[in-house]
Amino acid sequence: MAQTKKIKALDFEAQLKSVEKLYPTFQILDETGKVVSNDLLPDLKDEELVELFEQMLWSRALNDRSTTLARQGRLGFFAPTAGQEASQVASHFAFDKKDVLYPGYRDIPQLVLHGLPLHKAFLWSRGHVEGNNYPEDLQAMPPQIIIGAQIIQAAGSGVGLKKRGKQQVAFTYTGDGGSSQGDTYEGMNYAGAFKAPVVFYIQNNGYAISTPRHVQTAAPTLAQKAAAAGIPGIQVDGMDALAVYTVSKAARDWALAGNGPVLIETLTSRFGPHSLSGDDPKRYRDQASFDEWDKKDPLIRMRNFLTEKGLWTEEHEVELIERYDEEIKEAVKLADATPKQKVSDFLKNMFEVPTNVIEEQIAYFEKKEGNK
Ligand SMILES: Cc1ncc(C[n+]2csc(CCOP(=O)(O)OP(=O)(O)O)c2C)c(N)n1
Repeated sequence: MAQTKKIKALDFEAQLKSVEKLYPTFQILDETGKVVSNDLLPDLKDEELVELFEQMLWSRALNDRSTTLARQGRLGFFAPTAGQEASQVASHFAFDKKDVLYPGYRDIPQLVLHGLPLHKAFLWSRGHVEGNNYPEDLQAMPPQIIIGAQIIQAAGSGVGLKKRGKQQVAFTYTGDGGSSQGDTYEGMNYAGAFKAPVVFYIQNNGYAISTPRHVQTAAPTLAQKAAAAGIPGIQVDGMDALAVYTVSKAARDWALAGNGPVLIETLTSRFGPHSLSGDDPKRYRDQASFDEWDKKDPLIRMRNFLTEKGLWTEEHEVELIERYDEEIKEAVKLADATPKQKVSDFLKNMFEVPTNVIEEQIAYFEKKEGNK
């Protein structure tokens, strides 16, 4: 008897294959917007379903306008978001304004929906310190460029929230590339050990710049990375807003109830380049990959779902896009009207109490700027 058990334990191939089965892809809407799991439909009112789709449309409008602005040299760093609206906007929809957001550089839509004035997002993109000067009540950190660092911060924040008995959750996003960073595992492990209220997202859009997902890791799912930290992990169709919302809501409830963190892998796609700073996705993706993902556009399936329910019209959509374009234009104007960044102001922002060297540099630049 003991002999048989030993042999089974050494069946490495069977062990590898069995893990993937533990993380099936959770889905509610298929590519055409038809409901495939009626019993899992979220408990959202009609107005809320419409609001969710409106936010997704706004996110696409912001992406499109930001792409143009970046091409005109009127933004600084910009990481496109088209294709990721269900993953980003529908996940954010499950959280409360008092929950604390730790975004990555691509998570600007969630940050603005959480309360960052849009012109500040543009200023952040331009590297202006005012882009990091947040409203007092905004529960969020500026977007993280160092991949994985936000996972550590969210974990620490979650432990703090728990210690102080707050009814708040920390939530954070990284990508498939970010899932290979040591920080990601360390953060999940720490939060898991302390049963901290944190929801971790890995937005698996298939590529870390040009590195495809299958080269990134041998693991068949990224959700299974949760197992090593002793926390639940789930893989969700990241092009399906209702599925992402449902999973996110359940994860938030679970974390808030004191059970500890959850890891959510969203299977998604970015339709554009990694960033507008010179990368050409055609050099590492073939046309078939674009065509395959275009069909899964999260806007198409949500629009179809709402239209079928009699909750959506084309006229309303045209009106909305016009309004969003206007609002975005106004935000650009506000960003443009902000006084130009001074190096001295940037240096003043480095430390609460500046070091001697920084003080010397501030004095040097103030003199130089005064002479201009
Ligand atoms: C610690 C660290 N290493 C490397 C980089 C350079 N870098 C910027 S983006 C990127 C790829 C990230 O891919 P992924 O995590 O999949 O996120 P995505 O951009 O696809 O949303 C890399 C390697 C960085 N910013 N930080």
